[in-house]
Parts: sequence; structure tokens; C-alpha cells
Amino acid sequence: MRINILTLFPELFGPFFSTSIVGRAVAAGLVSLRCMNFREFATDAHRSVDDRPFGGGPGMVLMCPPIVDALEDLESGEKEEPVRILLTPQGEPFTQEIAAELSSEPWLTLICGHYEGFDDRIRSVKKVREISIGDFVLSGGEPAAIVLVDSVVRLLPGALGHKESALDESFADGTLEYPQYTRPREYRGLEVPEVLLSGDHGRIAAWRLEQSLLRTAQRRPDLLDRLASGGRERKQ
Ligand code: 9D3
Repeated sequence: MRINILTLFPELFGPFFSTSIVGRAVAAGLVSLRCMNFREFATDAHRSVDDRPFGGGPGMVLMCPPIVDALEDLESGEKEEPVRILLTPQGEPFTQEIAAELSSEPWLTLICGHYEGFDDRIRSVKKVREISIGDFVLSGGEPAAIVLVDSVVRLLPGALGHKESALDESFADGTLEYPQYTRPREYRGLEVPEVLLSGDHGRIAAWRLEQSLLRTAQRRPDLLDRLASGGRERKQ
């Protein structure tokens, strides 16, 4: 898989691309991650990428030409188009289901804004899928791009070790994880639940399932609703 990222701050991505599961996937050749600074495609002497909004108002708006030119430079001479993703607060809320969908694409291009919005015509000139990572305000699209890349890359075949992928199956089933414990057996007067020390794998599995459902009911009842409706969001 190939992922290109258009950003004004490519330096934000370096350590993330070379660390942990994403770094290992890059090293193993499962994914190629490349940043491109669309300021390189600015056309004026000041290398502007944004300007004041027509009609007035606060803030600045990212201009179309540098972004569109960067996309066309990236895509020139290629047979297929990438799935282009515009990271914006107005986008479709990101989910594990979308991550899974994107993980089977050969090529993604992520477009990050910063502080400001995009000239709306970017949406008419280029086919883009607009994605938000949640209802909170970021300073720019870069942290959202990192979140998206992380969740997609770990789904690529071979990105996780055997142990991790086995763990993942129980985690992606729509319930929260059960409580876990490790050494020491007693910490500041707190004991590990007796059942986990019993060696009785049947009892342990039953306890974990119960804890998982209990926790989900207490903290995320919305997830149980989704389970009850067949693991998918009910359509109105
Ligand atoms: C004045 C209205 N603001 C929209 C809520 C303007 C605005 C704030 C922050 C425009 C862009 C941004 C920067 N945010 C992102 O680029 C962004 C984002 C986010 O803020 N929250 C969740 N997901 C995303 S994806 C990109």
C-alpha cells in the first residue's frame, strides 16, 4: 500500500513513521509513507498557500491551486487514481469499519489543512472523501492523519505479530476489553482477582466475558446497542 500525505508540516510525521507497528510495517515494505509539502506548489513570490476569506470573517482559507497542483504532480503518469481523503471537522466520522475499508486500497492520499478551512472548490475539482476523527477541535489535520494512518496500517496483512493479531480479534468485536493484570500479584494492598490465578481456563474465559460486557454496559452502552442490531449502525 502507498500513502501520500499533503501537509504544510511534514516534520510532524517523521518519528511516527519510524516507530512501533507503523515503523515496522514501513521497514517490512508493507506500506510506503511519503509527505509532500504543498507550499512547494505556491505560485507567488511569498509562497502563499492561504488568503483571507471572500465575504469577510476571521481566519484564513487554504487556496485551491497549491493543493490541486500538488495532487496532479503526485498523480501524473499513474494509471490509477488514489482514494483522496480530505481531513476536516465537517467530514464523515471515522470508524474501525472505515479503517478496514481503506486498508484494502492500494493508494491513499491524505490532505491536511492547518488552522483554517479549505476553499470549498477543492471538493468540486477533485473527488475527495471527507473524514473527521471526532467532535473536538484540532489545530490542523496532521494529528487526524496520524490517527488514520495508524489504524489503517496495523490492519495490513503482516503488520501485527501473531500474538497481537489474535488479541485484536477479541478487541474488534464491539465490546470493551476486560481488566488485565500482571506482576506483582499484590500492589499497594490491591490483589489480582482470584479467578485469574486459578488456572481454570473455562472460569477465566467466563469471567472475562462477563467483565467485558459489564464494562461496556457501564461505559459505552451505545456499543451494546450496535451489537444488538447486528454489529452495524442501524439505518434510520
Ligand atoms: C470556525 C469553525 N471551525 C470548525 C470547527 C474551524 C476549524 C477549526 C479547526 C477548521 C479547521 C480546524 C482544524 N481541524 C482539522 O483540520 C481537522 C479535525 C478536527 O478539528 N477535529 C476532528 N477531526 C478533524 S480532521 C481535521
